[in-house]
Amino acid sequence: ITKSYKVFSIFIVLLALGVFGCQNSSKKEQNEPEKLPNIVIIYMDDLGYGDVGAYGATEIHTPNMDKLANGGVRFTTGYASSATCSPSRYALLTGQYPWRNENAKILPGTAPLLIGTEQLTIPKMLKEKGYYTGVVGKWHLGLGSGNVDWNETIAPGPNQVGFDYSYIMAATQDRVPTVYIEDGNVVGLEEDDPIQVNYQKNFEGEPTGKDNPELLKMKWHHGHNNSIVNGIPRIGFMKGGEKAKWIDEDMADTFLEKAKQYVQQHKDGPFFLYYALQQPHVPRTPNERFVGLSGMGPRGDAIVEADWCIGEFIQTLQSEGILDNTLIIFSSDNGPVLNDGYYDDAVEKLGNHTPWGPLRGGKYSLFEAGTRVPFVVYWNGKVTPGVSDAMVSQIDILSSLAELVGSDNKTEDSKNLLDVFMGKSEEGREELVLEATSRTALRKGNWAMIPPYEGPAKNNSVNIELGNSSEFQLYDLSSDIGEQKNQAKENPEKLQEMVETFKQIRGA
Ligand code: NG6
Ligand code: CA
Repeated sequence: ITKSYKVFSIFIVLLALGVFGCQNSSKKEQNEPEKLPNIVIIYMDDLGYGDVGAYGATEIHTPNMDKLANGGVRFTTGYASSATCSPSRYALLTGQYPWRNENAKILPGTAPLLIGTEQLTIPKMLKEKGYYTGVVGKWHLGLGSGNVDWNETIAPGPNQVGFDYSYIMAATQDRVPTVYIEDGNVVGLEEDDPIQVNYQKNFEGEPTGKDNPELLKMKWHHGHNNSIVNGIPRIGFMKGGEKAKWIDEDMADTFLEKAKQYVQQHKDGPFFLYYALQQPHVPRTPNERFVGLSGMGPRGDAIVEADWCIGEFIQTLQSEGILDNTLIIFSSDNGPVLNDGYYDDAVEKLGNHTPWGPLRGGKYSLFEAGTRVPFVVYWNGKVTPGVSDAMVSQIDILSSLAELVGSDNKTEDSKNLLDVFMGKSEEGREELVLEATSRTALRKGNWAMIPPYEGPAKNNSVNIELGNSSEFQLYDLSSDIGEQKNQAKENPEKLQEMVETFKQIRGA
Protein backbone atom coordinates (compact mmCIF):
# COMPACT_ATOMS: atom_id res chain seq x y z
CA ILE A 1 0.00 0.00 0.00
CA THR A 2 2.72 2.38 0.98
CA LYS A 3 4.55 1.72 -2.26
CA SER A 4 1.59 2.30 -4.55
CA TYR A 5 0.68 5.35 -2.50
CA LYS A 6 4.17 6.64 -3.07
CA VAL A 7 4.00 6.00 -6.79
CA PHE A 8 0.59 7.61 -6.90
CA SER A 9 1.80 10.74 -5.10
CA ILE A 10 4.79 11.00 -7.38
CA PHE A 11 2.41 10.69 -10.30
CA ILE A 12 0.22 13.48 -8.87
CA VAL A 13 3.21 15.71 -8.27
CA LEU A 14 4.51 15.10 -11.79
CA LEU A 15 1.07 15.76 -13.20
CA ALA A 16 0.81 19.00 -11.25
CA LEU A 17 4.27 20.05 -12.33
CA GLY A 18 3.45 19.17 -15.89
CA VAL A 19 0.18 21.07 -15.93
CA PHE A 20 1.53 24.16 -14.21
CA GLY A 21 4.78 23.90 -16.06
CA CYS A 22 2.96 23.78 -19.36
CA GLN A 23 0.67 26.59 -18.39
CA ASN A 24 3.63 28.61 -17.35
CA SER A 25 5.55 28.07 -20.50
CA SER A 26 2.60 28.66 -22.79
CA LYS A 27 1.80 31.84 -20.86
CA LYS A 28 5.38 32.95 -21.27
CA GLU A 29 5.30 32.25 -24.95
CA GLN A 30 2.17 34.28 -25.46
CA ASN A 31 3.50 37.30 -23.61
CA GLU A 32 7.16 36.84 -24.42
CA PRO A 33 8.29 40.40 -25.04
CA GLU A 34 10.81 41.06 -27.75
CA LYS A 35 14.29 40.77 -26.32
CA LEU A 36 15.17 44.08 -24.74
CA PRO A 37 18.22 45.72 -26.33
CA ASN A 38 21.39 46.56 -24.50
CA ILE A 39 21.69 50.30 -24.01
CA VAL A 40 24.94 52.25 -24.04
CA ILE A 41 25.41 55.97 -23.51
CA ILE A 42 28.80 57.11 -24.79
CA TYR A 43 29.30 60.48 -23.17
CA MET A 44 32.13 62.85 -23.99
CA ASP A 45 33.51 65.61 -21.80
CA ASP A 46 33.66 69.07 -23.44
CA LEU A 47 33.40 67.80 -27.02
CA GLY A 48 32.03 70.62 -29.19
CA TYR A 49 29.38 70.67 -31.88
CA GLY A 50 32.05 71.21 -34.51
CA ASP A 51 34.59 68.69 -33.18
CA VAL A 52 33.18 65.75 -35.12
CA GLY A 53 33.60 64.99 -38.80
CA ALA A 54 29.94 64.13 -39.26
CA TYR A 55 29.12 67.55 -37.82
CA GLY A 56 31.27 69.34 -40.36
CA ALA A 57 34.79 69.15 -38.91
CA THR A 58 37.31 68.95 -41.74
CA GLU A 59 40.55 69.46 -39.83
CA ILE A 60 40.17 66.53 -37.47
CA HIS A 61 39.31 62.93 -38.24
CA THR A 62 36.75 61.08 -36.16
CA PRO A 63 35.88 58.01 -38.26
CA ASN A 64 34.28 56.07 -35.41
CA MET A 65 32.10 58.87 -34.15
CA ASP A 66 31.17 59.43 -37.81
CA LYS A 67 30.29 55.77 -38.19
CA LEU A 68 27.74 56.11 -35.39
CA ALA A 69 26.49 59.44 -36.75
CA ASN A 70 26.13 58.29 -40.34
CA GLY A 71 24.68 54.92 -39.45
CA GLY A 72 22.21 56.35 -36.95
CA VAL A 73 20.14 59.47 -36.47
CA ARG A 74 22.36 62.52 -36.37
CA PHE A 75 20.61 65.32 -34.54
CA THR A 76 21.51 68.83 -35.64
CA THR A 77 19.57 70.36 -32.75
CA GLY A 78 20.44 68.16 -29.80
CA TYR A 79 21.22 69.68 -26.43
CA ALA A 80 23.02 68.94 -23.22
CA SER A 81 21.00 70.29 -20.31
CA SER A 82 23.78 72.57 -19.14
CA ALA A 83 26.94 74.25 -20.38
CA THR A 84 28.91 72.54 -17.61
CA CYS A 85 29.41 68.99 -16.50
CA SER A 86 27.76 68.13 -13.18
CA PRO A 87 24.40 69.76 -14.02
CA SER A 88 24.33 68.07 -17.43
CA ARG A 89 25.09 64.67 -15.98
CA TYR A 90 22.55 65.17 -13.23
CA ALA A 91 19.86 65.94 -15.82
CA LEU A 92 20.90 63.08 -18.08
CA LEU A 93 20.64 60.46 -15.34
CA THR A 94 17.59 61.81 -13.48
CA GLY A 95 15.48 63.33 -16.26
CA GLN A 96 15.19 66.47 -14.10
CA TYR A 97 16.16 69.98 -15.12
CA PRO A 98 19.38 70.81 -13.24
CA TRP A 99 18.12 74.24 -12.17
CA ARG A 100 15.53 72.52 -10.00
CA ASN A 101 18.41 71.43 -7.76
CA GLU A 102 20.33 74.39 -6.39
CA ASN A 103 23.35 72.22 -5.70
CA ALA A 104 23.71 71.22 -9.34
CA LYS A 105 26.86 73.21 -10.07
CA ILE A 106 30.42 72.26 -11.02
CA LEU A 107 31.31 70.13 -7.99
CA PRO A 108 34.61 69.89 -6.11
CA GLY A 109 35.99 66.38 -5.57
CA THR A 110 34.73 66.43 -1.99
CA ALA A 111 31.10 67.30 -2.78
CA PRO A 112 28.40 64.99 -1.42
CA LEU A 113 26.30 62.92 -3.81
CA LEU A 114 24.11 65.25 -5.86
CA ILE A 115 21.48 62.67 -6.78
CA GLY A 116 19.14 61.69 -3.95
CA THR A 117 19.18 57.95 -3.29
CA GLU A 118 15.39 58.03 -3.51
CA GLN A 119 15.43 59.80 -6.91
CA LEU A 120 14.51 58.09 -10.15
CA THR A 121 17.47 57.50 -12.47
CA ILE A 122 17.95 55.81 -15.82
CA PRO A 123 19.81 52.84 -14.32
CA LYS A 124 17.16 52.41 -11.60
CA MET A 125 14.40 52.46 -14.15
CA LEU A 126 16.23 49.92 -16.32
CA LYS A 127 17.15 47.70 -13.39
CA GLU A 128 13.49 47.26 -12.65
CA LYS A 129 13.11 45.91 -16.15
CA GLY A 130 15.82 43.33 -15.67
CA TYR A 131 18.87 45.24 -16.84
CA TYR A 132 22.32 44.94 -15.35
CA THR A 133 23.61 48.50 -15.03
CA GLY A 134 27.09 49.97 -14.99
CA VAL A 135 29.06 53.20 -15.20
CA VAL A 136 32.64 53.48 -16.38
CA GLY A 137 34.45 56.82 -16.53
CA LYS A 138 33.84 60.30 -15.26
CA TRP A 139 31.30 60.63 -12.45
CA HIS A 140 31.42 64.23 -11.14
CA LEU A 141 28.11 63.92 -9.33
CA GLY A 142 29.49 63.89 -5.80
CA LEU A 143 30.15 61.01 -3.43
CA GLY A 144 29.22 60.27 0.15
CA SER A 145 27.26 62.58 2.40
CA GLY A 146 29.99 65.00 3.45
CA ASN A 147 33.44 64.31 4.90
CA VAL A 148 34.23 61.26 2.83
CA ASP A 149 36.86 58.91 4.20
CA TRP A 150 38.59 57.82 0.99
CA ASN A 151 40.13 54.86 2.79
CA GLU A 152 36.81 53.18 3.52
CA THR A 153 34.10 52.08 1.11
CA ILE A 154 32.68 55.34 -0.20
CA ALA A 155 28.89 55.61 -0.13
CA PRO A 156 26.43 56.72 -1.21
CA GLY A 157 27.63 56.90 -4.79
CA PRO A 158 26.74 55.39 -8.16
CA ASN A 159 25.98 52.00 -6.60
CA GLN A 160 23.29 53.62 -4.42
CA VAL A 161 21.51 55.41 -7.27
CA GLY A 162 20.95 52.47 -9.57
CA PHE A 163 24.30 51.20 -10.84
CA ASP A 164 25.18 47.57 -10.17
CA TYR A 165 28.77 48.25 -11.16
CA SER A 166 30.90 51.39 -11.13
CA TYR A 167 34.47 52.17 -12.13
CA ILE A 168 34.87 55.91 -11.94
CA MET A 169 36.95 58.95 -11.30
CA ALA A 170 35.27 60.95 -8.57
CA ALA A 171 35.15 64.36 -10.21
CA THR A 172 37.27 65.56 -13.13
CA GLN A 173 40.72 64.76 -14.41
CA ASP A 174 41.96 68.11 -13.10
CA ARG A 175 40.54 67.60 -9.60
CA VAL A 176 41.74 65.50 -6.70
CA PRO A 177 41.45 62.74 -5.65
CA THR A 178 43.28 61.45 -8.73
CA VAL A 179 42.37 57.80 -8.22
CA TYR A 180 39.94 55.29 -9.69
CA ILE A 181 37.08 54.08 -7.54
CA GLU A 182 35.53 50.66 -8.18
CA ASP A 183 32.22 49.92 -6.50
CA GLY A 184 33.04 52.49 -3.82
CA ASN A 185 36.63 51.41 -3.13
CA VAL A 186 39.75 53.25 -4.22
CA VAL A 187 41.62 50.94 -6.59
CA GLY A 188 45.14 50.00 -5.55
CA LEU A 189 45.05 51.79 -2.21
CA GLU A 190 47.62 50.58 0.31
CA GLU A 191 46.71 50.44 3.96
CA ASP A 192 49.86 52.18 5.16
CA ASP A 193 49.48 55.08 2.74
CA PRO A 194 46.01 56.52 3.36
CA ILE A 195 44.52 59.25 1.18
CA GLN A 196 43.59 62.66 2.49
CA VAL A 197 41.80 65.29 0.43
CA ASN A 198 41.13 68.93 1.19
CA TYR A 199 39.86 71.70 -1.07
CA GLN A 200 40.59 74.52 1.39
CA LYS A 201 44.14 74.06 2.48
CA ASN A 202 47.29 72.19 1.62
CA PHE A 203 48.86 69.43 3.71
CA GLU A 204 52.05 70.54 5.37
CA GLY A 205 55.18 70.10 3.30
CA GLU A 206 53.37 69.00 0.13
CA PRO A 207 54.45 70.76 -3.08
CA THR A 208 51.95 72.77 -5.10
CA GLY A 209 51.74 74.01 -8.66
CA LYS A 210 51.88 77.54 -7.32
CA ASP A 211 55.07 77.17 -5.29
CA ASN A 212 56.88 74.44 -7.20
CA PRO A 213 56.83 75.24 -10.92
CA GLU A 214 60.05 73.23 -11.30
CA LEU A 215 58.08 70.02 -10.68
CA LEU A 216 55.59 70.60 -13.48
CA LYS A 217 55.39 68.95 -16.89
CA MET A 218 52.27 70.94 -17.73
CA LYS A 219 51.91 74.58 -16.73
CA TRP A 220 48.77 76.09 -15.30
CA HIS A 221 47.21 79.17 -16.83
CA HIS A 222 44.41 79.92 -14.38
CA GLY A 223 43.33 77.94 -11.32
CA HIS A 224 44.91 74.46 -11.24
CA ASN A 225 47.81 75.36 -8.99
CA ASN A 226 47.21 73.13 -5.97
CA SER A 227 48.56 69.58 -5.53
CA ILE A 228 50.84 68.13 -8.19
CA VAL A 229 50.16 64.62 -9.47
CA ASN A 230 52.27 63.14 -12.31
CA GLY A 231 53.77 66.57 -12.90
CA ILE A 232 50.34 68.08 -13.48
CA PRO A 233 49.03 70.67 -11.05
CA ARG A 234 45.40 70.08 -9.98
CA ILE A 235 42.44 71.69 -8.30
CA GLY A 236 42.39 70.73 -4.62
CA PHE A 237 44.95 69.26 -2.26
CA MET A 238 45.69 65.60 -1.79
CA LYS A 239 48.14 63.58 0.20
CA GLY A 240 48.94 59.88 0.26
CA GLY A 241 47.59 57.08 -1.90
CA GLU A 242 50.75 57.05 -4.06
CA LYS A 243 50.17 53.57 -5.48
CA ALA A 244 46.51 54.33 -6.19
CA LYS A 245 47.12 57.47 -8.24
CA TRP A 246 46.17 57.17 -11.86
CA ILE A 247 48.55 57.74 -14.74
CA ASP A 248 46.81 60.33 -16.87
CA GLU A 249 48.22 59.02 -20.15
CA ASP A 250 46.71 55.57 -19.44
CA MET A 251 43.27 56.78 -18.42
CA ALA A 252 41.61 56.28 -21.80
CA ASP A 253 42.96 52.73 -22.04
CA THR A 254 41.90 51.97 -18.47
CA PHE A 255 38.32 53.11 -18.98
CA LEU A 256 38.13 51.38 -22.37
CA GLU A 257 39.36 48.13 -20.86
CA LYS A 258 36.77 48.30 -18.08
CA ALA A 259 34.01 49.12 -20.57
CA LYS A 260 35.02 46.17 -22.76
CA GLN A 261 35.18 43.80 -19.80
CA TYR A 262 31.77 44.97 -18.69
CA VAL A 263 30.32 44.18 -22.11
CA GLN A 264 32.01 40.78 -22.23
CA GLN A 265 30.77 39.85 -18.78
CA HIS A 266 27.19 40.93 -19.42
CA LYS A 267 26.79 40.15 -23.08
CA ASP A 268 23.87 37.84 -22.39
CA GLY A 269 22.11 41.04 -21.40
CA PRO A 270 20.21 43.08 -21.28
CA PHE A 271 22.72 45.54 -19.91
CA PHE A 272 23.00 49.29 -19.60
CA LEU A 273 26.40 50.97 -19.73
CA TYR A 274 27.10 54.63 -19.15
CA TYR A 275 30.56 54.98 -20.71
CA ALA A 276 31.72 58.46 -19.75
CA LEU A 277 35.01 59.26 -21.47
CA GLN A 278 37.22 61.97 -19.99
CA GLN A 279 38.28 63.59 -23.27
CA PRO A 280 38.85 66.31 -24.37
CA HIS A 281 38.55 67.90 -20.90
CA VAL A 282 41.72 69.28 -19.30
CA PRO A 283 44.35 68.18 -18.54
CA ARG A 284 44.61 66.73 -22.05
CA THR A 285 46.94 63.78 -21.77
CA PRO A 286 46.63 61.52 -24.79
CA ASN A 287 48.63 58.32 -24.63
CA GLU A 288 51.90 58.55 -26.56
CA ARG A 289 50.33 56.43 -29.32
CA PHE A 290 48.20 59.45 -30.18
CA VAL A 291 50.59 62.30 -29.55
CA GLY A 292 50.99 64.42 -32.66
CA LEU A 293 48.32 62.64 -34.70
CA SER A 294 45.96 65.58 -34.99
CA GLY A 295 48.54 68.27 -35.52
CA MET A 296 46.51 70.35 -33.10
CA GLY A 297 48.33 69.54 -29.91
CA PRO A 298 46.89 67.62 -26.95
CA ARG A 299 43.28 68.73 -27.40
CA GLY A 300 43.06 67.38 -30.94
CA ASP A 301 45.10 64.31 -30.05
CA ALA A 302 42.76 63.55 -27.14
CA ILE A 303 39.80 63.67 -29.52
CA VAL A 304 41.56 61.28 -31.90
CA GLU A 305 42.30 59.01 -28.94
CA ALA A 306 38.67 59.09 -27.80
CA ASP A 307 37.53 58.29 -31.32
CA TRP A 308 39.83 55.27 -31.35
CA CYS A 309 38.41 54.13 -27.99
CA ILE A 310 34.91 54.36 -29.39
CA GLY A 311 35.98 52.28 -32.39
CA GLU A 312 37.48 49.62 -30.13
CA PHE A 313 34.37 49.61 -28.01
CA ILE A 314 32.06 49.13 -31.00
CA GLN A 315 34.38 46.42 -32.25
CA THR A 316 33.92 44.62 -28.94
CA LEU A 317 30.14 44.74 -29.27
CA GLN A 318 30.53 43.39 -32.76
CA SER A 319 32.88 40.55 -31.93
CA GLU A 320 30.64 39.54 -29.04
CA GLY A 321 27.81 39.36 -31.56
CA ILE A 322 25.61 41.91 -29.81
CA LEU A 323 26.08 45.10 -31.82
CA ASP A 324 22.75 44.70 -33.58
CA ASN A 325 20.97 44.33 -30.28
CA THR A 326 22.57 47.39 -28.72
CA LEU A 327 21.16 50.89 -28.80
CA ILE A 328 23.95 53.47 -28.58
CA ILE A 329 23.50 57.11 -27.70
CA PHE A 330 26.52 59.32 -28.33
CA SER A 331 26.77 62.87 -27.00
CA SER A 332 28.77 65.36 -24.94
CA ASP A 333 28.15 67.00 -21.56
CA ASN A 334 28.76 70.57 -22.72
CA GLY A 335 30.33 72.66 -25.44
CA PRO A 336 34.00 73.18 -26.24
CA VAL A 337 36.70 75.25 -24.57
CA LEU A 338 40.29 75.72 -25.71
CA ASN A 339 42.24 77.15 -22.78
CA ASP A 340 40.47 75.76 -19.70
CA GLY A 341 43.31 76.45 -17.28
CA TYR A 342 46.51 74.88 -18.66
CA TYR A 343 49.00 75.92 -21.32
CA ASP A 344 48.56 73.04 -23.75
CA ASP A 345 48.67 74.63 -27.21
CA ALA A 346 44.91 74.23 -27.71
CA VAL A 347 44.73 77.85 -28.85
CA GLU A 348 48.08 78.06 -30.59
CA LYS A 349 47.70 74.91 -32.68
CA LEU A 350 44.00 75.18 -33.51
CA GLY A 351 44.60 76.19 -37.11
CA ASN A 352 41.35 76.26 -39.07
CA HIS A 353 39.48 73.92 -36.77
CA THR A 354 36.24 75.31 -35.23
CA PRO A 355 35.22 73.21 -32.21
CA TRP A 356 32.01 75.25 -31.86
CA GLY A 357 31.03 74.81 -35.53
CA PRO A 358 28.84 77.66 -36.71
CA LEU A 359 27.62 78.39 -33.18
CA ARG A 360 28.40 81.26 -30.81
CA GLY A 361 30.00 80.82 -27.39
CA GLY A 362 31.31 77.59 -25.87
CA LYS A 363 31.50 75.83 -22.53
CA TYR A 364 30.00 77.98 -19.70
CA SER A 365 27.94 79.96 -22.23
CA LEU A 366 24.21 80.55 -22.64
CA PHE A 367 24.84 80.97 -26.35
CA GLU A 368 24.23 77.89 -28.48
CA ALA A 369 27.73 76.41 -28.42
CA GLY A 370 27.43 75.99 -24.64
CA THR A 371 24.79 73.31 -24.86
CA ARG A 372 24.17 72.33 -28.49
CA VAL A 373 26.37 69.28 -28.90
CA PRO A 374 26.88 66.26 -31.11
CA PHE A 375 23.92 63.98 -30.44
CA VAL A 376 23.53 60.63 -32.17
CA VAL A 377 21.28 57.63 -31.72
CA TYR A 378 22.58 54.45 -33.33
CA TRP A 379 20.94 51.05 -33.45
CA ASN A 380 21.95 49.00 -36.40
CA GLY A 381 18.93 47.70 -38.29
CA LYS A 382 16.43 49.34 -35.94
CA VAL A 383 17.04 53.07 -36.09
CA THR A 384 16.39 54.61 -39.49
CA PRO A 385 19.63 56.38 -40.40
CA GLY A 386 19.35 60.02 -41.33
CA VAL A 387 19.73 63.59 -40.20
CA SER A 388 17.10 65.05 -37.92
CA ASP A 389 16.52 68.73 -37.16
CA ALA A 390 14.09 67.91 -34.37
CA MET A 391 14.94 69.62 -31.10
CA VAL A 392 15.93 67.00 -28.54
CA SER A 393 17.62 67.18 -25.16
CA GLN A 394 19.60 64.71 -23.13
CA ILE A 395 16.98 65.20 -20.46
CA ASP A 396 14.57 63.31 -22.72
CA ILE A 397 16.61 60.14 -22.72
CA LEU A 398 15.11 58.84 -19.46
CA SER A 399 11.46 58.91 -20.53
CA SER A 400 12.26 57.73 -24.05
CA LEU A 401 14.19 54.72 -22.78
CA ALA A 402 11.36 54.05 -20.32
CA GLU A 403 9.00 53.90 -23.28
CA LEU A 404 11.37 51.57 -25.11
CA VAL A 405 11.54 49.05 -22.27
CA GLY A 406 7.90 49.38 -21.23
CA SER A 407 8.40 51.27 -17.99
CA ASP A 408 5.99 53.83 -16.52
CA ASN A 409 8.85 55.54 -14.75
CA LYS A 410 8.97 58.81 -16.65
CA THR A 411 9.48 62.34 -15.39
CA GLU A 412 7.71 65.53 -16.29
CA ASP A 413 10.82 67.35 -17.50
CA SER A 414 11.85 64.38 -19.62
CA LYS A 415 9.77 64.01 -22.78
CA ASN A 416 9.14 60.65 -24.34
CA LEU A 417 10.71 61.22 -27.78
CA LEU A 418 11.31 57.57 -28.58
CA ASP A 419 9.99 57.88 -32.13
CA VAL A 420 12.21 60.87 -32.73
CA PHE A 421 15.25 59.08 -31.35
CA MET A 422 14.43 56.07 -33.52
CA GLY A 423 14.33 58.27 -36.62
CA LYS A 424 10.61 57.66 -37.12
CA SER A 425 9.35 61.13 -36.33
CA GLU A 426 10.63 64.68 -36.63
CA GLU A 427 8.40 65.97 -33.87
CA GLY A 428 10.86 66.93 -31.22
CA ARG A 429 10.49 69.32 -28.36
CA GLU A 430 8.72 72.60 -28.79
CA GLU A 431 10.71 74.29 -26.06
CA LEU A 432 13.63 73.72 -23.74
CA VAL A 433 15.21 75.62 -20.87
CA LEU A 434 18.99 75.75 -21.07
CA GLU A 435 21.35 76.27 -18.15
CA ALA A 436 24.87 77.68 -17.83
CA THR A 437 26.57 78.35 -14.49
CA SER A 438 23.24 78.85 -12.69
CA ARG A 439 21.72 81.09 -15.36
CA THR A 440 18.94 79.93 -17.64
CA ALA A 441 17.64 80.76 -21.12
CA LEU A 442 14.89 79.51 -23.42
CA ARG A 443 14.85 77.74 -26.74
CA LYS A 444 11.47 77.59 -28.42
CA GLY A 445 10.78 76.69 -32.04
CA ASN A 446 13.53 78.38 -34.04
CA TRP A 447 14.15 81.01 -31.41
CA ALA A 448 16.58 81.52 -28.57
CA MET A 449 15.92 84.01 -25.77
CA ILE A 450 18.45 84.98 -23.14
CA PRO A 451 17.16 87.17 -20.32
CA PRO A 452 19.39 89.98 -18.98
CA TYR A 453 22.16 88.87 -16.62
CA GLU A 454 24.78 90.80 -14.73
CA GLY A 455 28.34 89.71 -15.03
CA PRO A 456 30.99 89.94 -17.72
CA ALA A 457 29.99 89.46 -21.35
CA LYS A 458 33.08 87.32 -21.76
CA ASN A 459 35.13 85.05 -19.53
CA ASN A 460 38.55 86.32 -20.51
CA SER A 461 40.49 83.44 -18.98
CA VAL A 462 38.84 80.94 -21.31
CA ASN A 463 38.03 83.50 -24.01
CA ILE A 464 34.36 82.57 -24.27
CA GLU A 465 31.32 84.84 -24.57
CA LEU A 466 29.00 83.88 -21.72
CA GLY A 467 25.75 85.39 -22.96
CA ASN A 468 25.49 88.04 -20.24
CA SER A 469 23.96 91.37 -21.27
CA SER A 470 21.94 94.09 -19.59
CA GLU A 471 19.35 93.65 -22.35
CA PHE A 472 17.10 90.81 -23.44
CA GLN A 473 18.53 88.86 -26.35
CA LEU A 474 16.40 87.21 -28.99
CA TYR A 475 17.78 85.29 -31.94
CA ASP A 476 16.10 83.61 -34.89
CA LEU A 477 18.23 80.51 -35.31
CA SER A 478 16.57 79.57 -38.62
CA SER A 479 18.33 82.47 -40.31
CA ASP A 480 20.97 83.33 -37.72
CA ILE A 481 22.44 80.20 -36.17
CA GLY A 482 25.47 82.21 -35.04
CA GLU A 483 23.29 84.50 -32.90
CA GLN A 484 24.63 87.71 -34.37
CA LYS A 485 21.47 89.77 -34.72
CA ASN A 486 19.55 90.53 -31.54
CA GLN A 487 15.89 90.93 -32.51
CA ALA A 488 14.53 91.69 -29.05
CA LYS A 489 13.69 95.29 -29.94
CA GLU A 490 12.32 94.75 -33.42
CA ASN A 491 10.22 91.73 -32.47
CA PRO A 492 8.59 92.57 -29.12
CA GLU A 493 5.72 90.08 -29.61
CA LYS A 494 8.06 87.18 -30.05
CA LEU A 495 10.10 88.33 -27.08
CA GLN A 496 6.95 88.58 -24.97
CA GLU A 497 5.87 85.09 -25.98
CA MET A 498 9.31 83.68 -25.17
CA VAL A 499 9.46 85.40 -21.79
CA GLU A 500 6.03 84.07 -20.88
CA THR A 501 6.90 80.48 -21.79
CA PHE A 502 10.18 80.85 -19.93
CA LYS A 503 8.45 82.07 -16.77
CA GLN A 504 5.84 79.38 -17.02
CA ILE A 505 8.41 76.58 -17.15
CA ARG A 506 10.70 78.12 -14.57
CA GLY A 507 7.71 78.73 -12.30
CA ALA A 508 8.90 82.27 -11.66
C1 NG6 B 1 36.33 75.00 -13.71
C2 NG6 B 1 37.80 74.76 -14.00
C3 NG6 B 1 37.90 74.10 -15.36
C4 NG6 B 1 37.07 72.83 -15.38
C5 NG6 B 1 35.64 73.13 -14.98
C6 NG6 B 1 34.78 71.93 -14.88
C7 NG6 B 1 39.23 76.51 -13.00
C8 NG6 B 1 39.81 77.85 -13.14
N1 NG6 B 1 38.51 76.05 -14.02
O1 NG6 B 1 36.18 75.56 -12.45
O2 NG6 B 1 39.23 73.81 -15.67
O3 NG6 B 1 37.61 71.88 -14.51
O4 NG6 B 1 35.63 73.77 -13.73
O5 NG6 B 1 34.57 71.40 -16.12
O6 NG6 B 1 39.39 75.86 -11.97
S1 NG6 B 1 33.35 70.43 -16.29
O7 NG6 B 1 33.37 70.04 -17.69
O8 NG6 B 1 33.60 69.32 -15.41
O9 NG6 B 1 32.16 71.16 -15.95
CA1 CA C 1 32.38 68.87 -19.34
